[in-house]
Parts: sequence; structure tokens; C-alpha cells
Amino acid sequence: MITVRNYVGGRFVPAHSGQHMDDLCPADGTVIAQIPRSGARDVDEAAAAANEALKGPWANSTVEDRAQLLESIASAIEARLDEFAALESRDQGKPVSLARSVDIPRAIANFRFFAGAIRHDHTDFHPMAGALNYTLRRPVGVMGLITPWNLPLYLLTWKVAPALAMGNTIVAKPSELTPLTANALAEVFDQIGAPKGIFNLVHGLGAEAGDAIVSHPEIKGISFTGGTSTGALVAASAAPKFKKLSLELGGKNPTLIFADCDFDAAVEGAARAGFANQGEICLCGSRILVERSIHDRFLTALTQRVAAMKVGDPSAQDTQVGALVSADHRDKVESYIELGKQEGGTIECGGKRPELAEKLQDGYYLEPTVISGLTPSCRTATEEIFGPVVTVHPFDDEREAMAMANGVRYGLAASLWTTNLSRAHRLAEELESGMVWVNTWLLRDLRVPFGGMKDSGVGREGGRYSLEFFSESRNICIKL
Ligand code: TXE
Repeated sequence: MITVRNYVGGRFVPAHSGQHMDDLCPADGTVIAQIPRSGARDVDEAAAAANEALKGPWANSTVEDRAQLLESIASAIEARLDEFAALESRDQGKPVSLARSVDIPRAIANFRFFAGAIRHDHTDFHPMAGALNYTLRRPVGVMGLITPWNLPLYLLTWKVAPALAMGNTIVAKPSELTPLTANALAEVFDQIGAPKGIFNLVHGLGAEAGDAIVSHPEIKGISFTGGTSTGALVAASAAPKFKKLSLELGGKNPTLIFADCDFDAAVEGAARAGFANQGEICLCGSRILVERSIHDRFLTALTQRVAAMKVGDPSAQDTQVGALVSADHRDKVESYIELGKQEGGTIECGGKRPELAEKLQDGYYLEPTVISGLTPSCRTATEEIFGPVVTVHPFDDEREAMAMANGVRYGLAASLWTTNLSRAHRLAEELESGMVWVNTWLLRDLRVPFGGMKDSGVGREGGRYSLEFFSESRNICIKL
């Protein structure tokens, strides 16, 4: 049993409430940790520590100081790679092989990438008649970082690294469902002797600790990743205080399959996009739109591929689909499968809990599920399920495909499978989506803008977009 504490001003401390919450292991429902139930007072102290650190030697740190700090953090995580991967898998339910090959390496890469990014960064210079303008980028101040449970360390470090790179200090709150790798990250800060107070971690519920961060007057910016309805609450609380705000929210992303695609690659790509991390990735392609001439053949091949996925113990190396993050979340996903049936869908595969070994009986498993026969505008096909469920729909031509792809409130990501180059360019431009992949999915270059349009969020992070978000630009105009 792990006892987690907050990390404030370089010390591990309990919450003022004295209360703890159980952290459950999705694989078997056992309690693996106790986390502090923090509130406004804890956030106050964390914000004060972060403010204090802003005025200390950190304020005079050079780009090279900060780049080296980020590299030290990366190396310290790398030295504990297996431990971090095991923690992430136990806490989240994802296959340990995925945590080891994707989540933790990507967290390490986030620190190394932003160390490089600030070393090579430059700012604007605008000469004009009789004067010169140049832009300075200053830290925003104390940044509040609120992160979800699906990619816990990966998404937290995606914000921590650029925030520190630009000289800010941090009050972060990980999801109450998956606090363990954030806690291990605090241990890393402690172990490498990072300046005290630059990274503060407060655990607790969204409506308590999370809201206290968003509404805190000393916290000048909020970067939030989570559900769209929570994002609306965060925006409503932060906007009147004119905080810098970045919102990465939900998605209901289309995977568009044209008859001229590389068929086998498209089946493989659609399966991966639908079910990676149990479908618990905001970028997952959960609406598969297939040109009618290959629809039936595609549906059969996809169903075979998905039905063969190995579901079960996240700690087994050959598991492809682990446990969902919580019992509540599995209930939610199951309620959508029921809704899909009521809306007239056919369950092609999955749709129920798998039969697993005795020791996994209390885990939150669900078979990967493919549903066909639904109208594309029904709730199952347009609302974010965020689990191992995809719906498959036929279309007749590009116009209909575009109307279906764009006919949802979300606009985060899309993937397009075709060998027709001009169609790929044409439709990529028409898709209402922050990111479009052609003949691939989740191929990431950390320099590119990441984020969504419509109800999928506000703002972009990644590369210079992160550096801009985590800084204030100041123009200096010098008359010659
Ligand atoms: O996320 P929440 P939940 C979607 C997905 C999922 C749904 C709800 O559809 O089923 O959202 O998941 C903190 N003020 N995504 O409820 O609530 C919370 O503690 C400040 C998509 O777990 O959005 C956590 O740290 N903070 C998504 C973080 O917000 C608050 C990933 C996210 O939790 C808060 C996760 C408040 N009032 C869920 N309320 C993605 N896009 O990747 C909660 N929080």
C-alpha cells in the first residue's frame, strides 16, 4: 500500500483535511494507495510556495540551467522506467507493455524535447521606419496544470516540461483516479534537488482541489486536459479572472476509409485507432466511416481483427486491451452499448464483460466492441464514449463522408485512409478537426500544433505553441 502525500515547497506533506481517498487498481479492484483529499488551504500553500519560488534564484535561471534541469528529470525517470511503467499500468489499467513502450518513454521525451526547444528558440524582430521592435517572452507566473486519468504521466509532463522551460512555476493536480506516477514525478524532483517550490503537486477531487486551483487569484494560467463538460466549468471559473487558458477536451473522431485505400493497413489502422489504451484516448477514432463498396468486407475484417484482441491482465506482456479505469467508467461505457442496441445497432463483436481468471474477477474489463447498423446522427455515434467501442457506418461519396465526419460537436482529430493524393489534400482541408492523419494514426511530432476545434477545446500546445502559451510576449519598440 502506497501512502501518497502532496508535494509543496519541496516537502511531502499531508492534506489539511486529514482525510484520505482510496486509489483502486482497475485490474482487480484492490486498494493500492491512499491519496490526500486536499482543498483550498492546501492549494493556497502550494500557490504561495510556487510564488515564492518565482521570486527566488529560479527567476534568474538561464535557458541552459532550465534545459539541464529538464534533462536531469528525463534521465531520472529513465533510470526508473520499469517502475514507472508498472505503476502506470497498475493505477490506470493499461497494458504494462503499452506503458513501457509509449507512456513513459513519451514522458521522458517531453522533457528532452522541451530542453532542446528552448535552446533553439528565438523571438520575433520587426524593424520599421525609424524604429525597431523586438519581442521578449517572460514567464506567465504560477501555472495551474490539471490532468486526466487516461495518459497520466504522458499528459502531465506535456505541460510540466514547457511550463518550466519558460521559467514558470507550477501547481499541478493529477486525476484522483491515477495519482501514482505524478507522485513518482514529485519524488524525482526531490531526488535530483530541483529548486524548491517550482513544482508543487496537490492531490484531490476535481470539484475541491481542482476548482481551488482554477479559481486561485495567484495562479495566472490554467492548462487543462479532460472532459468537455469539465472544461466548460474550468473556462467559466477562469475567464472572469482573465487567466491564460488552454483546454484540451473530448473527441468523437472519424476514421474515414475510402475504397481505394490499402485495405489491410486501413483495417489495422482503424483497429489501433479504435482500441489503443482501451479506447481511452481523446484521439481515438471511434466513428469508422467506410465507402459503401467495401463496407461489408471491411466490417468483417475489422470485426475479426478486434475479436482476436487479447483482453485481460494488464501486467501480462501479451495483453492488448487492459481494464477500464474505474467501475463507474465501465458502467458509463456499458450504458452506451445498451443505448447502441436500443438505437437499432448490431453488436458485431464484444458488448460484454470477458470471462477471466478468478484473480481478475473484480477488475473493470470489457470486451472490445464493434457496433454496426446505426444511423450516424444517433447518440451512440455522436457522443464521446471514451472506451473500447466503435461504430461503423457506410457512406456513398465524399460529400456524404464529409457531412458525417463533421456532423458532431467535436473537432479534435480525424484519420483518412485513401491512396488518392488529391482527395487526401482536399478532404484534410475540409475536415473540421485540429489534427488530420492520412494513412496513419497517432503519428506524433512534438513540434506540431496539438489541440482541437469546436467542443474539443481552445488553444494549441506542442513545440512553439506550448512555449507561447506558457509565456507572455512583450514588445519593445526602440525609436532610432
Ligand atoms: O474527467 P474530468 P472524468 C472525458 C471522457 C470521460 C469524461 C469524464 O468522456 O468519460 O471526460 O471523465 C479535474 N475544476 N475525458 O470525469 O472530470 C479532475 O479531477 C477543476 C476525456 O474523469 O474532466 C481531473 O484531474 N478540475 C479526456 C481532470 O479534471 C476539475 C480525458 C479531468 O477530469 C473539476 C479524461 C473542476 N470542477 C476524460 N472537475 C481527454 N480529452 O483526454 C474535475 N476536475
